[in-house]
Amino acid sequence: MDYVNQPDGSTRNGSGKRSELRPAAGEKLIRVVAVSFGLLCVLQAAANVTLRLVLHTQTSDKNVTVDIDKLRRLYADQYFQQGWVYLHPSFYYISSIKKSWQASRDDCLRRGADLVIINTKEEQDFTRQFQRLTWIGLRHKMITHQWTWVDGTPLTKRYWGPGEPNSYGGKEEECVEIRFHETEDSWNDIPCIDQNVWICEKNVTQIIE
Ligand code: MMA
Ligand code: CA
Repeated sequence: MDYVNQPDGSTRNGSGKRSELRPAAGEKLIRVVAVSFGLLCVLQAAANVTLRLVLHTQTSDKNVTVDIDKLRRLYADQYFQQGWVYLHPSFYYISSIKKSWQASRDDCLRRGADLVIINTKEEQDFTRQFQRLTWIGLRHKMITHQWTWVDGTPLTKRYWGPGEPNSYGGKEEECVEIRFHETEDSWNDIPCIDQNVWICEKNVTQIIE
């Protein structure tokens, strides 16, 4: 049926059915337009949300990166100013005064560090370059009869000097110093009450790497 060319009089002359059909066609069109518009709105909203999420994620990632860089610089600056030396991945502090092994360790702990633990050849070379009798974070544990690092790990790679450890003259030499600077094997056991300079180590792997 073609309603388009119906004369105006269709309502006037025609049956009630016809006059109902005309608005029905209009309604259909309005409904289609309305639904399409609705769909467009939903799509637009979804697009907005997605875009916002993407932008937000990118921005916050960027912020985190920037903050870590800044933190690294601040952290390093602060340590250098206080006389620490950086040798990847740790900062080291070399004392200018002498103390017993325990007092030296206490000083390191107060600085948020501990006496140096030697895990690599680089660290071993680093510790003997100062040409001083220097405490390291190694001592003999009475209970286990083991040479133990301050973090509780047992000694594996050793750099004992010739004839050391020797508990010289039958004395209790329960702490370790750097003594033989000219050779790679530079360690000496010595009474813990002796006075030496010391090296603190602060591992900063989490922040610097
Ligand atoms: C010192 C003392 C000892 C060390 C010997 C090495 C004289 O004693 O440091 O612990 O073993 O020197 O000659
Ligand atoms: Ca000794």
